[in-house]
Amino acid sequence: MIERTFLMIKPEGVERGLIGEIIGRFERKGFKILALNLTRLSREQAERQYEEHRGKDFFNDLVSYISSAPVVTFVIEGENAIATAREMAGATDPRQARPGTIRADYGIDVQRNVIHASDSEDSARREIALHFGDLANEDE
Ligand code: D4T
Repeated sequence: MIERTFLMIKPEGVERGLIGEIIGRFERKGFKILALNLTRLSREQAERQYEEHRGKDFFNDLVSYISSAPVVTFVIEGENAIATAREMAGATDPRQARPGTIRADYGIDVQRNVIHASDSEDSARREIALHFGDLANEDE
């Protein structure tokens, strides 16, 4: 099924000059880049992005980190995009991520794990709408 998903290169990925490397992987895999933005998230946007984690012990740290410096947000489209992007990202903890995944190759720790990828159709729709508005609707 052709899907759209939301991806974000986290602050340390941008700072370390990994934008081209990471976006290139999705391009070479055959995904179409539908939207792309270098932006600094407000605290409110970061809280909404990570809404499902509100109340967890790492929530405040995570929100401060994500809104501390620019991120690259982007939307890709292609066959099975949601699950494939999650596989390409790798496990949340880079130490447990499979070799060859983005987090295994570049992640530092569970917070500085380089990339975010939506984890379901619902999350993808919600997160695309949050960052790119109308693009969440596949008919657009
Ligand atoms: P994202 O949502 O960034 O693609 O990550 P995952 O889907 O792989 O992981 P998650 O939802 O469990 O965690 C969301 C986000 O929180 C950060 N995090 C996580 C953190 O800073 N400290 C922690 O202890 C955990 C578990 C990393 C990803």
